[in-house]
Amino acid sequence: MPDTTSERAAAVKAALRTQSIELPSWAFGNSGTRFKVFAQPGVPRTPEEKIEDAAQVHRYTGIAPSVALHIPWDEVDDYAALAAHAASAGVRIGTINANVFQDDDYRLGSVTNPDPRVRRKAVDHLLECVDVMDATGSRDLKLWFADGTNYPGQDDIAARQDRLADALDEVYARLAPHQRMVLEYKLFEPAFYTTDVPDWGTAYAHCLRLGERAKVVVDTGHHAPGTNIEFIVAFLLRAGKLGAFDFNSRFYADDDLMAGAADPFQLFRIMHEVVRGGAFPEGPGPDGSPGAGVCFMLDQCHNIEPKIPGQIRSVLNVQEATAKALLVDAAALAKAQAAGDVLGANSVLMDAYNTDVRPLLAELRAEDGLDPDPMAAYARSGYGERIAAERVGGAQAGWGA
Ligand code: LRH
Ligand code: MN
Ligand code: MN
Repeated sequence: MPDTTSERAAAVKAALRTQSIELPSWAFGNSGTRFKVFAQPGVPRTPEEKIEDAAQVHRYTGIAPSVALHIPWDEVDDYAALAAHAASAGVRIGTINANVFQDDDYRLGSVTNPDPRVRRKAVDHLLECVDVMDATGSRDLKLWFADGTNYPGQDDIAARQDRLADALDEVYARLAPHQRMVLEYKLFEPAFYTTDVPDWGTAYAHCLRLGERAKVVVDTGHHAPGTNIEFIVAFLLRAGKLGAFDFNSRFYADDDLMAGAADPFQLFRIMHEVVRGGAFPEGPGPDGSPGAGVCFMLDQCHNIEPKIPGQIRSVLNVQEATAKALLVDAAALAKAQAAGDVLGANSVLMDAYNTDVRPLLAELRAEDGLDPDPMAAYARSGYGERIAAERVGGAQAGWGA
């Protein structure tokens, strides 16, 4: 990193111009908890309208050019046409998220279900999701399994791992050479006794066995309280096995609140490891190998706040954490670490975290022809009022009902 303040600011801006954050289509639909889904005026009625709303977030932030789909929540007859619709709105379709948790058939699990008929149905859905990827040009298939058990003795824990491995093998073999499988873990919920992919170690072991194009997804809300997520990020990056993030905030469990809202310092610590690990800005590995290719996604629900501004705020929070991480003086940090200067090393990190990067980001946007204040610009645009008037009977996100 260059020495003078202005050179440093220019380098940080150059890196930030390469940033892209993927938005979840389901963040734009109605959502809630199992107690209540609060309907909001103007929510999208179709996958096309979800994509149009996501395009608004990109329009005002400039760094959210792709939208992840969840199948079948975003089911359409013609996925190539949906991709064309996204392109005409100024965005593209990103990760395809499979959904094998919403049918009655999945009461005892999907790919780990004791009944081979249900397992077949689940794997067939995953294979169909790869067909969708072929049509949309997506790179990543994201797998999260709600599978697990509620009571000791309910099923054979190890046999469920065998069934999971068989399913993953079959789907991995179906991927085209440019496609990847990313496997997401979650500590608990909806299963409360055992979960079949409960932690990064389990996901990592399956991905390691599968091969190069299987990687782990870190959803920041999917850990026990107090878990050091940046350690997991550092470990997976070092092993070349970090595939994607699902960013969100949590106070208690899988709260799916706005990224950077509950603990902006944690988000900074994670982004510091991302920068340190060479995953942002993305460059080739030291041996010329392709870069880490990490997908930086949001996985959130806006149950009580308006959805498009909620996504804009979240994108800006990730951008702020990234700017601070880029400001860490890596040379000074390495020097302090090598000298065993505990307090010195800590203050290098804290200096970056405590920098107010908002003026720099406003400047960056102005230089790139964006409004320096995306939240205000969106509010002024009248889009929110327009969709509230035009759209009647919005669709549920599919989540939290
Ligand atoms: C599971 C999860 C997973 C799903 C999404 C809706 O809790 O994080 O990523 O696909 O929520
Ligand atoms: Mn997730
Ligand atoms: Mn989750």
